[in-house]
Amino acid sequence: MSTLYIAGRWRTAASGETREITCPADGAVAVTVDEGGAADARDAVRAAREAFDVGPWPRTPAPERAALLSRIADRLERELDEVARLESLDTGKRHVEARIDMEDIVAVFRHFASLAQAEAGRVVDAGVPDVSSRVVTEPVGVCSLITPWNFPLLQTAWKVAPALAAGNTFVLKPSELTPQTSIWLVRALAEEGLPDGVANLVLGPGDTVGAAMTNAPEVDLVSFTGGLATGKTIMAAASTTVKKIALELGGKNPNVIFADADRDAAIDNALTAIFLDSGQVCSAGSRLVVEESIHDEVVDELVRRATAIRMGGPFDESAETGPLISDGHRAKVEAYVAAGIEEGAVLRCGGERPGGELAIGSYYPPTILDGCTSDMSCVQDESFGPVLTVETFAGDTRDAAEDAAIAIANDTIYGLTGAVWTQDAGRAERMARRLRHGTVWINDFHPYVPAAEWGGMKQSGIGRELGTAGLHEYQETKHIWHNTRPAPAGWFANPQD
Ligand code: TXE
Repeated sequence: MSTLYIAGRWRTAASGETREITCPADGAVAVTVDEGGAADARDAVRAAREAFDVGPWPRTPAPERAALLSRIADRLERELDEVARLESLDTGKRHVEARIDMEDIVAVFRHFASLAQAEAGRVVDAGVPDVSSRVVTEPVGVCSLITPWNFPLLQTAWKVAPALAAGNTFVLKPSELTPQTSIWLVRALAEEGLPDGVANLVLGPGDTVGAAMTNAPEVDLVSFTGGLATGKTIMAAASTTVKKIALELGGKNPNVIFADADRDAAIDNALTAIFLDSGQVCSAGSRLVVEESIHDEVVDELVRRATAIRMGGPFDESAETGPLISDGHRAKVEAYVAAGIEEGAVLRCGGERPGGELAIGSYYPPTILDGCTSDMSCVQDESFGPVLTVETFAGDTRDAAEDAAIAIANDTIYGLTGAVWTQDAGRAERMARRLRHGTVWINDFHPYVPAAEWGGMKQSGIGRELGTAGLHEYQETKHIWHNTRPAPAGWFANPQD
């Protein structure tokens, strides 16, 4: 089966290379795909350029673009179980979690289908007679869409749906570790009638395929979700031809619990905040910031509950969480924990690979590092694994306690998400406004809706996905001034007069 899709044709890599995709739960080969290279990426960019410049898609009426997105949503609903299975095989995540991701993706396509038709520009008052002045939106052009491995199809949908809604063409490169659901999506788009060249898929490594997609002068916009270091590389590459960029680069997200919080809810959600999907979530609540007076009670209970979390493969119904994406990633998480302990953090649970039947996969247990302070690398760096760091705050007065919590919660180069747990409504509002993070939850952690913007402050990224801003990322704004009664400007003297 050929797995690169360029200019409306499925083909193999120019080099003839292939890659085996293995399931991190047991190392079994899930599928073999074509391993593209820079030459394939350049072909795909040219195809997307041509489809944008001459093709019908950018000028296709919005209702037709919306209808196509709706058909993708319908199709995913019908094939949800199978697509979730592909996602589980690539990522090792539990099938039940992958199914939830798929339901979210359906909602994302429906959201952008309705937005595609909602905005047709606006008329502005020119301030002079006989002039029609209006502002219209147009597609940005050729988009390079580069996605990571933790929520492969979800993150792809956040980019593909608005890109198509706005009338762009694109080249998509999923993570080299998790290509199967992107192949499904591009196949579905083609079968649902998307014109040739609008959607192009190139599989392969970031430093060849991804680099070619960010360096190509024909590309107008790069939208990337992934690590901070790669984000910086992409930003620099994009600057050579001043491409537009949208970056989502992860976070180090504080979960602040005040002593007046609903204790059971706060503790239970603190577990989900960090250990869901084995912590491989950009918005994970990896940094617990707890009021000193309740530290022992909260952390003892977290340790008891974390130790009981059952790990297992995607189709093991008794499992509550799965493996990490790869042995290589696990080694990074292990080094991160070792550095934390070296710096003085106290390992309260986890921290050791499981044995027995789990020894075959890339498993790493829920881990809690207590006694942390803001200056430790384990507090500042993203582990992207199931590792919770614990810091405490205290204050003699109400305001002093809030100031102390905020000082810790904002002491990070990132700014993606944060949460505050308190039963004091005024405190909740004050904290929500002071947290320098793009999403703030009050007495909750993790939920999102496609209608609300998602993205980060500071080094968590540039731009927003979802919401209405998520569509605007893929649109140019153009002002059209139409003088209906043309006349000489009369500014410069005409010597013949
Ligand atoms: O990500 P990369 P990696 C964080 C997390 C993790 C770290 C590294 O902390 O430990 O990033 O993970 C492509 N030009 N996040 O190495 O490299 C790559 O092929 C263009 C946070 O897996 O950023 C893949 O498709 N593209 C995150 C994508 O970038 C390049 C999710 C992401 O890979 C490239 C994942 C290049 N030079 C990891 N190099 C989040 N924000 O959710 C690589 N790529």
